Amino acid sequence: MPTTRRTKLRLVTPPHGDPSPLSIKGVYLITDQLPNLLDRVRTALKGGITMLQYRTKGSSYADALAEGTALKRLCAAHAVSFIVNDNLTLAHELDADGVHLGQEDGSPVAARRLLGPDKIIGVSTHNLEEALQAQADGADYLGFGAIYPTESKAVTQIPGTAGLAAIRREVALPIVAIGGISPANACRVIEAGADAVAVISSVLSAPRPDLAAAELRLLFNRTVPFPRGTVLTVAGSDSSGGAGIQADLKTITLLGSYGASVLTALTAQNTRGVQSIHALPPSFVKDQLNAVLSDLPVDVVKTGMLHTPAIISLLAEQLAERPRLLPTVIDPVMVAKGGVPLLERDAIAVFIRELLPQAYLLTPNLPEAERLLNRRITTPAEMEQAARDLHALGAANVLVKGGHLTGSEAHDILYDGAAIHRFNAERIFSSATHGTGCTFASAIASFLAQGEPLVEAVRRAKQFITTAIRLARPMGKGHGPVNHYLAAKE
Ligand code: 3NM
Repeated sequence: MPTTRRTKLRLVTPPHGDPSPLSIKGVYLITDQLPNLLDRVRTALKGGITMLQYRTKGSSYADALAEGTALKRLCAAHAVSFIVNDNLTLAHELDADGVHLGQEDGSPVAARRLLGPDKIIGVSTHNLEEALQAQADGADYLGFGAIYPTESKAVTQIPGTAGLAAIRREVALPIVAIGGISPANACRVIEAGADAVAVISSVLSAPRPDLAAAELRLLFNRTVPFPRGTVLTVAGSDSSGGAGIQADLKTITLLGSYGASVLTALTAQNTRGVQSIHALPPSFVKDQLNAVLSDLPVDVVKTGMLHTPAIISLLAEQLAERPRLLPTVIDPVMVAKGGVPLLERDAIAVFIRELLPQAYLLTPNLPEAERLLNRRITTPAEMEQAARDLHALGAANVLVKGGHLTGSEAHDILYDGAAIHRFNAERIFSSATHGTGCTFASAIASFLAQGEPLVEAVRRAKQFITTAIRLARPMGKGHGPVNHYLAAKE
């Protein structure tokens, strides 16, 4: 099977004289002996994997040949490099894209002789001496670890991120860091100089391998130049500029990401309320989505006012059909500040059935959470239960915003399927609250697109919206806009 190695994978010129540089970046997935391995790998590939290493521990050669053939086919369909661990004979027979050798698995020189100049050869290393030797022997990349303790393999050396940073200074080869790496700690590994992170359990044993892979992949954006990361907002236009698409694009741009937009409806609106709404035909929403998604490297989608059941269905369908999962921050906008409905009545059932299960993060305020769950929510304990119940409806993460409660603090609750996280900020008594939901969700989407893990993205976005409300200047005769500009400067 042809692979895309030539176009995807070159960064430096390896010593064996191959002229095209090998670039290894992102998520390097390693298989383990797990039930339903093929299904798990298929799901993980949807999240955005760069390389797959087939680790055949314990299986017979015949089984490994059959399983390897199936995995190689999956990888080819996703333009992902397929590497065989340890077993040079198997790598050769499968015509894999390369082989990964441990320190006990023979010399890279012999592997190069057998596999030829075009195949990728990686070597596991644990210290500078091994790394320099692998480089001298013509390896294309280094595995380096263990970074953290791991239950997936008995490791004797844990050089950690300090060891990784030291190796980074001394070798030119791409470094694939390994051992105990997860979306929660990968930022430190990337900042210590890893080009890629190799993982088993944090992706393959995750409840959603696609989401875990996508979370890891996004973290690599934290080192790219500004504008950093691309956010697509799908929402309505607010002619007064305080909410909707306008608030989204101001937020995304001022926080340092690139913003693209797909409009769902136009509103004639000012700080006092919505005067009229001009719905856009779903077919035109589809045209806009296709135009953007077929061209721009969108990292995160943020949705706001979707207005009609037809647009909700269309968006849900378009997101589901994409070959790669697009993390989506869904702000379930229902009613404008002045009370005008922004979502048609019969749209809520469609929203719950079709779009909510595709949310990476759902960000309802209390009235929205109440309508989604059809019950009153009046206390922090009820907010917590609401977040759990909305997660049970299919949203991977749920942020229930407590801005509509009373009290001296604005209290938000995030449930990520495993733990509750609380975000508190001073409550600012202000009428300048036009566009707060749009701004908050767009700020979270921007920080995610810039490679912040979810909890940190929410924490920074909360700080941003709180500052933007505090620094609002009087504007208009109703609920004025927040101060995006000064909040970003702070
Ligand atoms: N090699 P997980 S650590 C296969 O240090 C392997 O060389 C290591 O699995 C090394 O992502 C490791 O579940 C296990 O920690 C990685």
